[in-house]
Amino acid sequence: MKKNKNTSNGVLTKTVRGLTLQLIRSVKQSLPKPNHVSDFNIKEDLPLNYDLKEICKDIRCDILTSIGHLGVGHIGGCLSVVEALAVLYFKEMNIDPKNPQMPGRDRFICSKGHAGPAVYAALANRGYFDKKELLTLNQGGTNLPSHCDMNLTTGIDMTTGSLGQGFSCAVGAALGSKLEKDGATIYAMIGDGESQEGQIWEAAMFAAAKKLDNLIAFTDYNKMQIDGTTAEVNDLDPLCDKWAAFGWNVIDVKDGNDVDQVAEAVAQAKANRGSGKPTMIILNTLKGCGVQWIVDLGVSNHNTNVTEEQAAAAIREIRGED
Ligand SMILES: Cc1ncc(C[n+]2csc(CCOP(=O)(O)OP(=O)(O)O)c2C)c(N)n1
Repeated sequence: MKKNKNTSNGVLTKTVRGLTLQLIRSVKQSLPKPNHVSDFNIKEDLPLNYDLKEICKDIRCDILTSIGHLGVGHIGGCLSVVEALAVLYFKEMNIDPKNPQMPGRDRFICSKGHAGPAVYAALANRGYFDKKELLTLNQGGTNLPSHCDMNLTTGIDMTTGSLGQGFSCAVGAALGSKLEKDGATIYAMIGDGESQEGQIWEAAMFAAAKKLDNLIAFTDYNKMQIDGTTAEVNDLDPLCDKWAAFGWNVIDVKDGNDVDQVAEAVAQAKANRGSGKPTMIILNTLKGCGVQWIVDLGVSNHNTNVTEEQAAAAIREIRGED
């Protein structure tokens, strides 16, 4: 009897919760959305621009646009990975936005899946989908959830968000590509806080054991995580030595927000193919890079409110218009 009662209570609670969520969603959708950020920032799709510094500005502005329109997001850790995304999507990766499932394409797996809005901004700028979609970030019915989802977003090759797991998938993809002999390079981005997950090191060990020199990973070493600095929470140093000890080539990029330094590192990593070792590129980055008030928030910039007005001011700052 007791069991039945609990079960029917459970069903009732679930139904009420479902109806409430539905109600909130429909009220939210019926509210008019302020659109002044969208009005001035969404540019018409342009021909591919190989000026990586300009690309970085465009990606940063579009991150601000989407998160500012939504009102909240993982802004700090999105802004720190922009240069790596620009180099990959606009210089190095063998991809075709018109044929997103192209066999043998290079893959980028954003293991720190909460940086989805940064990847979406890169994909939209590269022509995978209309930039206007960025304004639907994390809203009901969107193709752009806050964390990467390969079943929803054109150009996203792996679902990520549970920290540690995406990197294992990247290692699996690199092994698969070797077995298929399709010539692809597999890229992955992991967070420094994420690097405290044991799963990262299991995957690292496996990748070296299987000689996956078609795998190039980045650590976004912004020295911050959700609730403090990495030094306070669980210090990673000496990080380069750790990766080297796990059998990886390691490239230490002094300024991971200098697009030229990042481009040089990726070129060097590609040249490591044939070495029988995967490559880790440590990017010393700044969480919130490009927008001073976001940098100044320090560890509070992990997942923070951004109003449309703040986004608009930040975009002017990025474009050097203030
Ligand atoms: C397995 C797991 N545990 C906890 C979280 C919650 N979480 C989301 S982001 C984050 C901090 C990640 O820090 P870091 O990897 O340094 O990312 P960044 O600072 O570059 O944004 C945490 C703990 C999660 N997504 N997955």
